[in-house]
Amino acid sequence: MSFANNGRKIGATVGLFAIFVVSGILVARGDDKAMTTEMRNPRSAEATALAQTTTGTLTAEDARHFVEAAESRLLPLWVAAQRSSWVQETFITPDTEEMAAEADQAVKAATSELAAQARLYEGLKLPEDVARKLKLINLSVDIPAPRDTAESTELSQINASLQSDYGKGKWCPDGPQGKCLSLNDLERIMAASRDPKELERAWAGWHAIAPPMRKRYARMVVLANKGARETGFADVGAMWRSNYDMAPDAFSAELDRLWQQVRPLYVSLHAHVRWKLEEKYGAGVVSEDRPIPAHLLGNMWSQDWTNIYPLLAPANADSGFDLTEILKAKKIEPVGMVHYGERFFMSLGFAALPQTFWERSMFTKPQDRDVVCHASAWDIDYVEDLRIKMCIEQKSEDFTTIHHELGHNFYQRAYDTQPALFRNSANDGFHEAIGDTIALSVTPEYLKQIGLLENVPPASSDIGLLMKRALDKVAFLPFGLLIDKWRWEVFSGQVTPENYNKAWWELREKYQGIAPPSARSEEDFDPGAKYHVAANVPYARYFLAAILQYQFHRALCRESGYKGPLHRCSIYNNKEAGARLNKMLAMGESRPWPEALEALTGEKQMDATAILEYYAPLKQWLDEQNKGYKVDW
Ligand code: X8Z
Ligand code: ZN
Repeated sequence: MSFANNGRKIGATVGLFAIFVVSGILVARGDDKAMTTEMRNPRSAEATALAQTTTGTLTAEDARHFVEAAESRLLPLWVAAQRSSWVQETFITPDTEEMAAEADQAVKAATSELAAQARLYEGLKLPEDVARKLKLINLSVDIPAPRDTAESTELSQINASLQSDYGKGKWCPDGPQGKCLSLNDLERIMAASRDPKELERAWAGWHAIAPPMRKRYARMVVLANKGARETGFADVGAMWRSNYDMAPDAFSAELDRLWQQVRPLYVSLHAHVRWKLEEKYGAGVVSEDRPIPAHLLGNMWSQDWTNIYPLLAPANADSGFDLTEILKAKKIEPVGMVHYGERFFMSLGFAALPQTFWERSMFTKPQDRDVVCHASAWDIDYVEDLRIKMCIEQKSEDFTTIHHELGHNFYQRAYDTQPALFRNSANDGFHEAIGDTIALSVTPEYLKQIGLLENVPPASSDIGLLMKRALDKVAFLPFGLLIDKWRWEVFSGQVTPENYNKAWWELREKYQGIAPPSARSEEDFDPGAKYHVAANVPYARYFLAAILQYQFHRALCRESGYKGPLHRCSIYNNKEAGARLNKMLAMGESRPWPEALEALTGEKQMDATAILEYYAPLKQWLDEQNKGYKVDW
């Protein structure tokens, strides 16, 4: 899926490696006399390599054979795991859960075996691509399994059960026999209700799905850390931080550097929202001296505040239209919304999605069974079997998410001629940023061009437009950062199960400036009420994407010859921009990410100046508005 690389999730998918071409190559080589025993049988490769290490006879050629054999062994396992996950997530039952766990376990077992073998080639002088593949084998699962079969099986079962529990999660206020509310139902309340009591109940109702996960989560941490240590990492967090072509510590420092660049913008937005909420709800509910209560921001996790835009719409500068209303008025159904997304990519020069995409994707929530509604994009066979899985509703937020998911699919397809181990994004932030970059081009001008909007709002509406977008993208920044700050501390042992929830809320307050609606304790397990924690999907990628998408957008607008303010630029229909984008996408993970970034932007560093430039008019406006009010917390 596109959170995933099977076992490697990519945001919402597992599976970025294409199998067909690679197995095609290997089949072709099957007749080749040059095919060694090691290539046919990686297990015997381990024995051979071990023997050779002791005599020092391993060569670079052996290493190349090893990585190719590893790819041919992993690919069928990845595909099988993708298929099982797809069935499990679109039809949650004890059987599909067990089958998904088995397929996952097969991937994890093979990967840890291969990762151990890969270490035998350390110290050899190797061609760059071979050395890179050796490293990537090691990093190809997010949750590494211990070599012990019983432990590895247990780990896969725990993970499948956590994923299922999240997918099945419901709140039944009148007990299990009464009417139950799904996450989608509860999210609708969080979005629309302005009654603090009702909001608090919905918030607490959803968060009650997580305490039963707590014990299994803690056990997962122990098992996965063991797997990480067996392949040479200090813990799972250190392993995750090793996936960025730089030292793990340098990566943490890089995140902090980017956060410092954008923090002033977040703090200005936070201050404004807080005093507006105080005006609305009164100082007994929201106060300038305290962090904002998490249930008042229009979203279950306080990660996207767009839904409270009506409480904040600037007088005289309202954005002037509401895409949700337009979708409803024009009766644009979920599949129609997806077609708008596809047409945008096609306008840049990308080929249409395959027919099977339309036949096999899940666009809406089935009524007859439990599914994982959290949106994801998949490349089941690592070739052309692209799909998305969403519970689309007729609303602006889902219109954006569709573009997000399609970004994964078009990336997957662009790198499908790369060798298997390179069928991934330059780093995981890139995968998450592509569709969002396109969604930044969903401007009023664009909506008018495609017939969804009659009148483009004048420049005087810019503050409203920017505010709406900032409530999504700027509000998200600290959330994007803190999820993995929490997990890094959990995996390193700095935070133990006795402190899971306390540490969680400390980070929520420190980075987001928010507080729980009511007192929480270690009876709760609030992190588990967020999909990516229950499903073990790394999250720093979304923070990176939140910054990178503006850097990409700025570069593509430049490429298209656009000269005006960044927030009014749309690259719709621009083939030059499309070609430039494709150049980077097609590289997959074959080169260190700074080179991919350079191919698109001409820049080698991740850089928050683009997001700051984009929101500069809003920042100035917010700082005016905030005069006399408390800023920061
Ligand atoms: O999980 C997602 C995507 C799938 S990769 C829908 N996102 C994060 C989230 O929902 O928490 C996109 C934004 C952040
Ligand atoms: Zn994603």
